[in-house]
Amino acid sequence: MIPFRFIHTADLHLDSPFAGMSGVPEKLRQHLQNSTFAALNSLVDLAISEQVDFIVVSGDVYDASDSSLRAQLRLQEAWDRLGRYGIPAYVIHGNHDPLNARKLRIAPPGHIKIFGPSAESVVARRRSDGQSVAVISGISYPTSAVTENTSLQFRRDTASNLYHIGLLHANVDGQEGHDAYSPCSLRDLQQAGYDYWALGHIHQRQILHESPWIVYPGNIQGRSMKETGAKGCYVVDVDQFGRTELAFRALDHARWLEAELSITGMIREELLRDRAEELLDEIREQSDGRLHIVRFVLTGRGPLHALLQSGTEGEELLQELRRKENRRLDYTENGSPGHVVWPAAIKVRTGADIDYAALREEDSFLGELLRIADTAEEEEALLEQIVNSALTPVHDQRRLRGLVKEMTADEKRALVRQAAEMAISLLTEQDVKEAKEGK
Ligand SMILES: [Mn+2]
Repeated sequence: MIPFRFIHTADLHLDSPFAGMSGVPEKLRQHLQNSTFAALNSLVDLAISEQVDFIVVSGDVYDASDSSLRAQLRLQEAWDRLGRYGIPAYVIHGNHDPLNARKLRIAPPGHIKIFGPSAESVVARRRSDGQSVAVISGISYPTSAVTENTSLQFRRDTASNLYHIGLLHANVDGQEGHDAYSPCSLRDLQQAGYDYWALGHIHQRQILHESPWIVYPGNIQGRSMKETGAKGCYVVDVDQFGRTELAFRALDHARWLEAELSITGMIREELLRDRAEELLDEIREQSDGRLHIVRFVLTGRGPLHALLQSGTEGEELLQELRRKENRRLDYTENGSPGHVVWPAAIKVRTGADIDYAALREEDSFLGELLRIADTAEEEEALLEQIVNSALTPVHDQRRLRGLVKEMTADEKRALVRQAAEMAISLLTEQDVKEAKEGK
């Protein structure tokens, strides 16, 4: 086998709208709206600097089937730049940009191969000497919803000794949170005789299997708090024995993050604000000049829990933190807000400051409640009984009933735990209030 190198990328979602972000200053909004294009440019830069032999793109190039002219022009620019370096790209379209999309107007240049609606194969060559190195097969979505198992159309050409790469935009083994398009199993893919399955569709980066390699590179730019962490592509090296090595490379220009902050031991609000500011600075130091958008998750137990219940406390903290980041934004040089760490939201997951060990021993309503919750955690029958009786009112509604049926035991345990926590904190607050009022 002849050694070669390629980039595997997917889900570029060019011109994603970044809608529904409240309270974000205009400068940041512009940066976000440009971020999918900036990530595309970084992809091309990487292909050039790593001297890859080719790129494979596994669907959802555009965010919307009525892709903006702007998105098409920016993609054209990227293709042209790759062309100047002699780097071809092999591309399939996915559910967001199917072949029948109304506005796919601009024809791609010759070094870009767009696969059609049924599986076909082409041979990729090494750039340095033009030798054949790989068979690349792909299939594009003809329409936005493909519900058949298209992976079955892929079969290895047994006469060929070349490395086989399959491009597929698919949901493998019914992963949650994404449409079950082009559904297939890991087994289907393993049995096709391919060396590398270049997947797209699931935006979370994951290597499902090694040898054969079955890989989701994730999208190249996170678009909301649902898409946290580094986003980018894989640079894949295949050596003379067909051994394959993957290196993840970040391409994102704005990164979403969840930061946990415990209120345990905090007695004053200022401490919470100070710690939140410290956390933003810590993230800034690690940010590598990349805009970060952060959601704080407040955890732990303490006196601040009661304060945070109203919601206004968290909102005020958010405003205070944003005021400081806004000042940084005013001093932005060359248009890049890379030194900004934007606090987007605060999620309160704190608990009341209660001595649980003592409460458990107490001969009181709360003590009994806590003991039952503890027992339900261990005993499945009791857990079922509690959850079922609590959810009786929703049984009349078919959809909700379906959802309840799908709940796992762990989800039910969490529900009982949360309910106990809520009941205890409501009832103890009531106790405190009544004591104060002298009842
Ligand atoms: Mn996608």
